[in-house]
Amino acid sequence: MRIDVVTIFPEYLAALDLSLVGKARTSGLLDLQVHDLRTWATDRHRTVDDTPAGGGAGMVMRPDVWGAALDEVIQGPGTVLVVPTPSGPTFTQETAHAWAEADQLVFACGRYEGIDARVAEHYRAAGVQVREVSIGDYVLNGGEVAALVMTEAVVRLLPGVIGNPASLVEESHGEAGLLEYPVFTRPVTWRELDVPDVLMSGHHGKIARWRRDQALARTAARRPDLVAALEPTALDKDDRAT
Ligand code: 6GU
Repeated sequence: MRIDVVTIFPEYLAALDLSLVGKARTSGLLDLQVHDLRTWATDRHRTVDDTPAGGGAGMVMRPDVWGAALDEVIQGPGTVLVVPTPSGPTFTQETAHAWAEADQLVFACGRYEGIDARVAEHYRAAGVQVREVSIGDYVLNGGEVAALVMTEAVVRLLPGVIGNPASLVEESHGEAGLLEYPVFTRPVTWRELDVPDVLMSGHHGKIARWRRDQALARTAARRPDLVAALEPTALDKDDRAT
């Protein structure tokens, strides 16, 4: 997969050199490039913004500078143009799975009051898949941190990036629609707290049942919205209605 991030703060994306995303890049599974938007500015001050049409506070990013950048970076019909914005629908694990199938993701990171709305409109009309998405109900200063979040969520799903793909199966927000069960390791007793006996029993059937019950109870307590959204067929005959 190819991922391009266009931003006026390329240094924000330095974390993409690290850890799992960094390894995916050095191993060749991921071609990730970060671009400075000001490269495409044309005046001697390298201006990327202007005052809002109709008046009001703040500045708006210019469509001509963004257009020059995106014309160069977008590779083809298999590209998803992602515009991080608090005004979009929420990015979810389902979104991450869908984008992991794309040939290219381009993140257009806005700052100030956002990017002139004609940019998204133009690329959509040109047949590009444009996705204006939020990462949650709070306001950030720009799209860079959101691009980091979404990049990590997508890249860890690419084939070969996670050594043991079994670790993708049972995790929170996976197919079961439940949060993950609690996990423990040695020592068996720590500050007078014990690892649950069932996990030391060696009885795989009982352990699986206990973990499922814990996932259900935890999801009901912490995220009742997820329990309400479960398909009726998602519950097995031993699941309790708690
Ligand atoms: Cl994607 N961008 C900004 N600027 N703020 C946000 C966001 C995105 N998602 C939540 N808040």
